[in-house]
Amino acid sequence: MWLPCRCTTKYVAASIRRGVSASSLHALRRGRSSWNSAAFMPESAGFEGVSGRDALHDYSVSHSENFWAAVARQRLNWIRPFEAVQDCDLSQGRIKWFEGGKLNVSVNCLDRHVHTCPERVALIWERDERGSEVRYTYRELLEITCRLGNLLRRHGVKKGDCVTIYMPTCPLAVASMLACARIGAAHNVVFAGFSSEALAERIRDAQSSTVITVNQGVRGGKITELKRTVDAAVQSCPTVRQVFVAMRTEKRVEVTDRDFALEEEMLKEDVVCEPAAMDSEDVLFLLYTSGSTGKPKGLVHTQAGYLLYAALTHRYVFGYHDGDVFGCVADIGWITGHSYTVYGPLANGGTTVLFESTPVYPDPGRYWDMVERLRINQFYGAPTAIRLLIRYGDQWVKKYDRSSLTTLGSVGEPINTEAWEWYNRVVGEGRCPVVDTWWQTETGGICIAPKPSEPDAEIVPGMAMRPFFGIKPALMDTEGKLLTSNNASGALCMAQPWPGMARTIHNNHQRFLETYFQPYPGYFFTGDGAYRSQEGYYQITGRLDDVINVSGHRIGTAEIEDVVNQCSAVAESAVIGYSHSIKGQGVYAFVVLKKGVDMQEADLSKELNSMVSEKIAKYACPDFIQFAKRLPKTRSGKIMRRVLRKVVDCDLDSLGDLSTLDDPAAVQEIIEGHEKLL
Ligand code: 6R9
Repeated sequence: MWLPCRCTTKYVAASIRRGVSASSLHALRRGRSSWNSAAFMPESAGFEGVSGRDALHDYSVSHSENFWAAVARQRLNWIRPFEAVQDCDLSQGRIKWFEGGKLNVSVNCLDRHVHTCPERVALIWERDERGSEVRYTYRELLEITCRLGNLLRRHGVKKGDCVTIYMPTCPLAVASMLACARIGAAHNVVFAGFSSEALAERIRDAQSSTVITVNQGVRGGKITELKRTVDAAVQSCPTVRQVFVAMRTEKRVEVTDRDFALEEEMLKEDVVCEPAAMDSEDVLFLLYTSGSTGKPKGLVHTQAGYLLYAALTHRYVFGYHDGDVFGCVADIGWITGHSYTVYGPLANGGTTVLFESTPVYPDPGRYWDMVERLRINQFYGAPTAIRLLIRYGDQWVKKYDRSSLTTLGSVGEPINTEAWEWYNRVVGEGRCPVVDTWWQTETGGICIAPKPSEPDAEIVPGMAMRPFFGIKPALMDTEGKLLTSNNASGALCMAQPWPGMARTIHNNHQRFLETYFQPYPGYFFTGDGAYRSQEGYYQITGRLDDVINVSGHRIGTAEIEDVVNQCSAVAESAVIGYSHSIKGQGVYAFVVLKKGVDMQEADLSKELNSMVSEKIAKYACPDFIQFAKRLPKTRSGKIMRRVLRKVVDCDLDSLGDLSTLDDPAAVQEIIEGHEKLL
């Protein structure tokens, strides 16, 4: 794979020339005290009469246009300035920001930093093989991005096309995303853990003609045959004309007429690539995510608003400063990787870590060894990994020097108090704020988090707490009425648009409107429930729909049911999430077999598991499969999932109203079957 020369020493030399050492940076940071100073948030300098965090937040929602215009002018480089700040109407699902403006996202992430600090490290690739990290400067990353951009152009990829990227987290994946942005193509990154069928579905929906992949993936010491998966996927994707294959390992793979060796082709290209002038509202990327119905949806994010929001949240939620090393361990196949491994940090001229491995490879000290070696300042990870690591004991953390850390972030699912306390006390030695960040693929960036706040403001364990600038949450009761008081729980909505929000679902604007804007007219509905405390802080209480969260991976139960129901022995099924001590939620499937099926349950379970793993991904496989004669249903034929959930949670005292059940005896059978399985 493309390896530039190591540039650690150059980087150190550059920092010394700038007169900034790591310790002086920390001292500077400690010295910074109050939000009153426009020096803390330079973008706010022109806002009259604003002092303190809460006042700035109030201003950002009450003078939303002024706020976002000022921030957009100062944080982004424009080819042509925007004419209108926004043209949004949530009741119509219309969201447009910074129209009339032209810019290029890759220029904002690369060129402008190359002008000021070409030898600053942009990426540190923490390869699966411990201790073999590779650094890429901004100059080098711009070079490979340009070569890739030229290559894609030479192969006919045009503005408006969509390129599918099926790669693990690595520099060429980042360069591929930026190369698309450079030439005006949209990217569609598909998590490299997805099966060939899941990949094919996403390629087809995105109508990609081009796929970029690697020969093999390497993760946790194991090899995955990613090129082979692409080969299988493109069989059913008539739009695909070409596949570019990077070499992550030495292993040669079978090639067809459509395949091109990525690195070899890149060598033929020039290192200068003219950036396309993009409209603010042109598509930057699609990212597929799960909803409550079977088909994953390709959420669409656009150029200026998304980039601005990712950059601003990265800067202020994590307290990121020039010279810091930002370590987000999420895979680039998820929105967290998009916003906080790639776009936010690079827009801010930061140094970002690309983590290719797992938290327990080669041992459970991996994260903290990496923190010590790379001198990571902000670490951003998922509760599921924290819960896993707690089990191995504190010694794996304490072995390593974590003095570089200043902020610890959590994302993807609720963080339980035990995990929060451990993260705070053991990992952060009680001196790093823990920021529990709530957001979604749909929101583009963090919407609710304890920071930014005044330096000594409280942080409540397990609470996302404070809406970010420009974010105005609202809670709705079961009748759809706005809850105005504190100490209330309801459906979490957003009352105002913000630049980072998704604009549509690719090929299905109607579904976009129905899912997010029609449930509570005039509001964006998140699908989550939340509690607002007496003090006005938010705590996320979980999904209100049939989406579950397994190890931080979002998956619709209907997607899993679709696959299970494809088995010829299965008559019907119901999949639900249950509480799991490490994964957050596990998958529990109830399966009713067709009459006359004569197969061992163990064999069937095996078959169903392999179907789910082949058609979706391993993480979606049921932890439990309970075979049942029938499922509890209402008289109108709806499966009563609420009852199934209670049975699986062993909460039989609150099964609730069973009067609408068609045949109450079905519940008793389900309870007995569940007891047998445990
Ligand atoms: C960023 C990301 C979004 C769903 C979201 C919610 C859950 C994310 C959370 C959280 C509680 C947090 N979620 N962060 N729940 N506390 N801090 O994860 O995006 O993959 O689209 O998932 O994840 O249920 O609606 P995505």
